[in-house]
Amino acid sequence: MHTLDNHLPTADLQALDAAHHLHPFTDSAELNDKGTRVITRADGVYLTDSDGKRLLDAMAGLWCVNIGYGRVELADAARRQMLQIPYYNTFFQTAHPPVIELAAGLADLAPGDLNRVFFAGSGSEANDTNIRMVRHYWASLDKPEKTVIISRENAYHGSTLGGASLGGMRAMHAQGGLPIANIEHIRQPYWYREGGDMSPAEFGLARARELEQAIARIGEDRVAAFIAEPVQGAGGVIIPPDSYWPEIQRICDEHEILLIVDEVICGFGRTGKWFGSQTYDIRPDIITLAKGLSSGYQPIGASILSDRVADGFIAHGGEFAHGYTYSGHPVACAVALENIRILREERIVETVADQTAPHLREKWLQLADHPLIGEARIAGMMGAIELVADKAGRRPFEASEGTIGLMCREHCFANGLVMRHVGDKMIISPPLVISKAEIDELLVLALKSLDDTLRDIHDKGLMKAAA
Ligand code: PXG
Repeated sequence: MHTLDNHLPTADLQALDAAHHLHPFTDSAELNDKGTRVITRADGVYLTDSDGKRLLDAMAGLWCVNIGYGRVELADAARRQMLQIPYYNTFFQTAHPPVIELAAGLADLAPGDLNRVFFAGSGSEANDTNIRMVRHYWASLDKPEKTVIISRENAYHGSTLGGASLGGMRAMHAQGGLPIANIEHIRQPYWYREGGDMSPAEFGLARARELEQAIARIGEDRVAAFIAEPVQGAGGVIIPPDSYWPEIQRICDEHEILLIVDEVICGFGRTGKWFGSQTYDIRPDIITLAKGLSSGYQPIGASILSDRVADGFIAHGGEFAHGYTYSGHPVACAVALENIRILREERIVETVADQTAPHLREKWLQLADHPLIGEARIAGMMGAIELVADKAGRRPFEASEGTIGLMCREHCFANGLVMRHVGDKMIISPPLVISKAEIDELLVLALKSLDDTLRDIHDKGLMKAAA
């Protein structure tokens, strides 16, 4: 294999990677045996690896490259900002134009009265900020005992100690003694796997009411906030039944707790509106942003507070003893501003809503006819399919969870498609700029990969349902 670019040959890169680089969420021993895949270029919705193989990136990187790869305007914005002022902090009563313009721009864009922005370097950091912020908020209002944050099993809110504690990933809690104190988890609105004999509507209500039960059990005087993603992303694109969010909103309205909506994935058009809160008619007190905020071109995250929370916080909070070196980094802010300008001027979210998401939806839901697929679901530009051994009985495979999903992912790569697996679910979250023709190509590659997986499952004698 030849290489296309000014980099070392693949085998050399893999050897150096194995010797020196520890990857996130990776079994290093296993990866080092196999060798990492090296991505060297990207344009639009396509990636190129170090061997020159082209891949359609149906994950937008990691749910983040909403405007697609290769936008020169974002590179120019970064260059301009670096030459003007590459770094200055926002501590000690200082600021710079990009951070001020971005804060004002986000206040304009965000729904309702979400008007005050605290910047971070990532979604995890922003959620850590949220933990400290809501606890400090209640303490400032003379309710220091309101510290408990309720979250959900199988939620993803980041990988810092705070973010992973808010998250409901058991494997993450098992490493490092998490969650931290005063984080509680209720069950998730995952009808396909956990709904049993209930209708989706009944199930959505039942799972939402677990929030009310948790508030009663813990004591309203001890609960600071509830945090949730509009649609769980990393958990496997879990789209709640329609009954879920209205009931959660009612419960939050009737109790003295704050509602934190984690828009890290759903924000910036992913669900077909600018924010998942708009798609599901949620009125958050705080939202978390990252990823699509800069389309992944620069690391940046943010928490946006409603006027009610911000006013109390500012009037009574005194100094908030919290902040990051890179809070409001000028280059990241300049790139985010340019990203938002492009999303707006090119009407990318509107095109998703009116044209490409309906096209993807129609095609994606047809995957449910495939013999391997128990359910296909989609919200805007994020979709999942459930790989099962028994369609009618909604039963998973006997093989340990993730075995079949991983096989499918490998077939996808071989066929030139990046589709992620979460256990035995396959998920997509393509760049929002994906065209109808590229969506058609995505579906052709996905179907071929499913057929290859089915053949492989039969060949290996794995077509057995769990008891
Ligand atoms: N909240 C949500 C809803 C996320 O999806 C974070 C917070 C944390 O953001 P940072 O920028 O700190 O990573 C995320 C991140 C996956 C995967 O496997 C998903 C995320 C991160 C890493 C892997 O799908 N989401």
